[in-house]
Amino acid sequence: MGRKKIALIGGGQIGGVLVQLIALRQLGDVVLFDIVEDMPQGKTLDIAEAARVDGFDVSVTGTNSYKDIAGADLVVITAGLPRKPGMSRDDLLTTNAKIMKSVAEGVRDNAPNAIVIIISNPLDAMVTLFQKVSGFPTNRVMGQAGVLDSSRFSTFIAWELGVSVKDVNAMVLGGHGDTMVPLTRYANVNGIPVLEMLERKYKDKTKAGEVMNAMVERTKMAGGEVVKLLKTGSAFYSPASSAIAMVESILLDEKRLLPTCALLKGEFGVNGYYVGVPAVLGSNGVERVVELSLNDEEQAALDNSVNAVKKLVEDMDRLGF
Ligand code: TXD
Repeated sequence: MGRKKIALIGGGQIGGVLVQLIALRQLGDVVLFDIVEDMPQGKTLDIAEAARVDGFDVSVTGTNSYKDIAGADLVVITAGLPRKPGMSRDDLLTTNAKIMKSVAEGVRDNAPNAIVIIISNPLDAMVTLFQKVSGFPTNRVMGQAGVLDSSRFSTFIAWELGVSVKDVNAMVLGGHGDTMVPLTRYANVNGIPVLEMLERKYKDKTKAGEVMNAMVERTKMAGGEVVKLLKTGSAFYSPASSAIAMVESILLDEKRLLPTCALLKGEFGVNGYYVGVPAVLGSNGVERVVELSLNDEEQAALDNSVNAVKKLVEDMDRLGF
């Protein structure tokens, strides 16, 4: 039988936390790849030497050779530059597209049967490029953004309402950029609409709407808020945890319904673009996209977000990727 093999491409901030989370949960053997010499070997040696105290048995190794990812069941890609204060995710397009092209070739040639989760920004464009270069079936290529954006939205709701975040369900659709679409109407606390709870709290519909809007805006800007505080890079603990939710759903065939950057084939009126939508994740990767009814305002916001993704993909085509 053997354990699952998980290859991580990119051994920076998110890559390092991913290794540790996978090891602690014993999800499989980990190979950490980076182009920086010795660094992935050093990080994984450090984590491996905690196995006795943490009590895990999986192997974690570092490499600078794509040959070592051979046979990987799952690949998670974080290779690429993060934002600096003042930058938008889209400013990373040219640099990270170059990196993603080489990564896609490396994965295609060495782990042709893997399911792939991409985290690198600008997310929706990088997932599109990976799929194009690798030629992998689209159910095996997806991106992580929505789990994180939704977790951020849920956190703000929990803080505002004074309830456990464990009881909050809120989802963010669309591209992973400033046009993302937090679904306010569907957000709930164990089934109770968040909007209703806000109206009861403030006894004023207008005020409740304003508070909801403020949470939506903070969610859209949440990545930038962390970048501004860190100054040297972007969020990495929460993006790693978010990817782990997807990794677990796939490796354990949980069939969780998670907001995923997946290829749309007509769903939500969109054809041929990767954007964040609810999807069932299991051992076949993206097993299906789940549609839900959107009102005119929500559909317009989603269309606007899809247009932003389209523009990035066109820019990438024009740059020759
Ligand atoms: O939710 C999300 N999707 C995201 C995405 C949330 C936060 C940050 N997100 C993006 O993830 C961010 O904008 C970056 O594009 C990636 C990785 O973020 P991280 O914080 O881990 O960046 P680091 O620490 O700079 O690590 C990137 C690593 C670094 O070690 C480089 O040496 C390596 O990528 N790198 C490469 N690895 C393999 N192959 C190539 N060509 C390569 N080039 C650089």
